[in-house]
Amino acid sequence: MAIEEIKVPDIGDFKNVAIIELLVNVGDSITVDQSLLTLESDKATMEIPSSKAGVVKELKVKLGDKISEGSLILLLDVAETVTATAPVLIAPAPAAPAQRPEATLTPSSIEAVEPSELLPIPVPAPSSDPLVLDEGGFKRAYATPSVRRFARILGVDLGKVTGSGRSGRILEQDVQAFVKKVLTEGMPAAASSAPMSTGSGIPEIPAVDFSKFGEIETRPLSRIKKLSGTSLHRSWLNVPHVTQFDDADITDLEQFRKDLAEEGKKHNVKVTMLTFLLKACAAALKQYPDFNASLDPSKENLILKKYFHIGVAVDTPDGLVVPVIRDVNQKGLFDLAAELGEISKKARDKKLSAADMQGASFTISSLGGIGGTAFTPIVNAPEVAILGVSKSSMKPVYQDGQFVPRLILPLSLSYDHRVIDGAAAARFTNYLGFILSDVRRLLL
Ligand code: CAO
Repeated sequence: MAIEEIKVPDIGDFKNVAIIELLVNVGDSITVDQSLLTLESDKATMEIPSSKAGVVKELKVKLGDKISEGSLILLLDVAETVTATAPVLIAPAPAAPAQRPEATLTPSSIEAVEPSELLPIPVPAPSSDPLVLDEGGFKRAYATPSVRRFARILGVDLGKVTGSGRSGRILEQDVQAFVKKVLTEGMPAAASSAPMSTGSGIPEIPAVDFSKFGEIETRPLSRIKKLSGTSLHRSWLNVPHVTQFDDADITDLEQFRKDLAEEGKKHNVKVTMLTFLLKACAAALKQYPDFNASLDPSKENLILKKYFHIGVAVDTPDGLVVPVIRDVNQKGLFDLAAELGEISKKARDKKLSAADMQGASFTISSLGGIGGTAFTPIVNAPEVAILGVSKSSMKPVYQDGQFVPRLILPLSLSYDHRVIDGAAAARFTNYLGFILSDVRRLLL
């Protein structure tokens, strides 16, 4: 038995660096270059490899100890001896003096350079295949080599994993949690929906320890928020959005609505402005079929829908849901008002089925009952347009040489600019305004 002392090698200017991970135990058989522990300073994280092979007899350090070059790490029963290797810097790195040539940057060279050599890593163009690992993101991820190895074995792109360790460091359990999430929920928004272009390669927002600045409370997101968040994020990343703002004069319509609402009360039906908007949108979609369409996955064809199913965004205590009212063009105002009341109640009572929320060809998001003058709704892809409606208010409108008070309804139409041109969007909202200013036009 030949016992050798294994000490911390030259780690540059780093001194009194904390041990954040012990990677071997007494009795372990280790090889040359095998990582023994991970150190973390405020500038970098590095793993210390063993200079010799053998069996660990005694550990001379513990988690949290601060060590420097020459500190004794462990006693090793030596099997063979090799030359000392450099510590492995993980990230983040001190300021970089110059760019390394791209050709030399293989995964192993990135993970095994001297601290002074660690330079900005060129980011490869994001792949459109969600299953292809984004090497740039992987290399920039803040994780120890053992976690990197673990991620590579599982084929996990570390660039997409959120770290829960100190300063956002990715731990092994974060990789496990990521795999579990992908298995249960599918790929995260930026990498899902295989045929669409993806948002991979987008830098993560750094994790911040907010408790450093004051008292905080962590509350899990509701299931609905997580689900709607994924699809909103996917739409936001995939669809080039533009929002067209317009006004509709609903002075006469409001009088008609009030009359109808009185009649509706007898049937226990609440007739709100949204009922008329559904009808007006169905008419505008018929007039401008490109708004009632979807791009096919090749993005070379437009699929025009001959049905007019309109999704309605409903605000519930748990988050946003979008039930669908089918065949809006074939239904009368009282039927639509009744159906709107039913689906809103169903949504708030959490009784909507998946089928209730499928098949929309266009969506309306009305904040008119709450307030605001305009907003920029996110297109509910693969639909190509969404109408946002804000609160109506009396405004002075110049007519026939004088200002007259008119009830004005603000419209915000967001659309997918790959499918719809700005001029078409302006015509669409003009047409909506034309119908809403005199609903008799719905009869035309
Ligand atoms: N201008 C002024 N008042 C309006 C209005 C408008 N555009 N739209 C509705 N109102 C009034 C209604 O007439 C009603 O008034 P009374 O209580 O005096 O009768 C009141 O506001 C409340 O209406 P409502 O919200 O109950 O009914 P609705 O048909 O307008 O909307 C629903 C139904 C389900 C869409 C709505 O309740 C809702 O959830 N809206 C929020 C949707 C949302 O969060 N969108 C944002 C998504 S992010 O893109």
